[in-house]
Amino acid sequence: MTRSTPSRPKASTNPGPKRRPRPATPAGQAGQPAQKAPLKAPKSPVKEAAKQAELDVGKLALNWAHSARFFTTAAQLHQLPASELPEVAFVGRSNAGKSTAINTLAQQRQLAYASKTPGRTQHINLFHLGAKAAPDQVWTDLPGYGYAAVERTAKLRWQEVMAEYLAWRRNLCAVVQMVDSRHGFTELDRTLLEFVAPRVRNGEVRLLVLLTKADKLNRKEQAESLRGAQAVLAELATDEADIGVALFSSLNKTGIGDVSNILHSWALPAEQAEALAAAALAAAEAAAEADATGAAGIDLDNPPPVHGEDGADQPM
Ligand SMILES: Nc1nc2c(ncn2[C@@H]2O[C@H](COP(=O)(O)OP(=O)(O)OP(=O)(O)O)[C@@H](O)[C@H]2O)c(=O)[nH]1
Ligand SMILES: [Mg+2]
Repeated sequence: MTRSTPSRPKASTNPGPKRRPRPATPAGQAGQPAQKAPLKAPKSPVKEAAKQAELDVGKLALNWAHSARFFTTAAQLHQLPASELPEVAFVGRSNAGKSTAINTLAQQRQLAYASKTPGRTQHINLFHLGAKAAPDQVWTDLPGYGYAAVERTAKLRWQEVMAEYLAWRRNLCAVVQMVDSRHGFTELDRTLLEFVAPRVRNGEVRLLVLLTKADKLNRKEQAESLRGAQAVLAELATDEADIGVALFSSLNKTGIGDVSNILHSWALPAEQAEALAAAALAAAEAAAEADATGAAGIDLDNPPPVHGEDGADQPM
């Protein structure tokens, strides 16, 4: 089944047209009423606890992603060191934003080499994540495909290399495919999907598609981009497959929290990942229930008095 990770475009930080600041009225000044504090809805302890649980899980994932550090580089596939660590491959067309996404997720400026010049990443670069003494995941930044300036034979050779890597790399546990949200899946993107499709369909390799540079689209276009990608990915769906898709922007940080949560969960032992997912789900459900039952205003430690029809307080 495909699961989409909806992401909200970040609220604009543009303060809008400048207004002359209104002078504050000093409280209790003669002849002027004291300014009232704005009325706020009372906080629900259920929703607050749910929000806190979500924040804790998110913080854990961001801290983990920040641990990314350079491990090694290889000019060719056969030079990649054999590894037992779960490996996540970042793939996509040249210039799709792979290296920038790695830097953004890791909250580091120059971990991976990003550039305006397409074809910048020429080597296979590996990064380790997790505790220094005991890394728990590898991120692989792969050279992009479809770089126009590369001659045809070099392109074909690269496709063969990618096909081999995606089909045979033993410790490959997931593919993060970067697709420019403005263009959707191109023919080359689909070709690459085909290379890994058998292992995605049987659940051996997870697939997460990031629709990059989402900051360049408005909300309607983002929704269309998401729908288009979901339709393509539906072709790969099986009961075993774990496929996700999310809007992503390194520029305004759209999707960063969700994506680091997903990557982090892949590094955890199954029981721990399930426990975290269950906690996040329970938090979301508690918050939704609080909304549905109108529990938002009820402080469980100090319940409001119950009034009878005549207005008299009733024993609880
Ligand atoms: N507007 C916008 N530009 C982005 C974003 N992410 C990356 N870019 C720009 O896209 C260009 C390419 O980014 P890279 O991260 O180098 O792309 P790549 O996929 O690693 O490219 P190759 O190494 O050639 O395969 C750079 O100029 C980035 O600044 C984004 O989220 N929004
Ligand atoms: Mg790159």
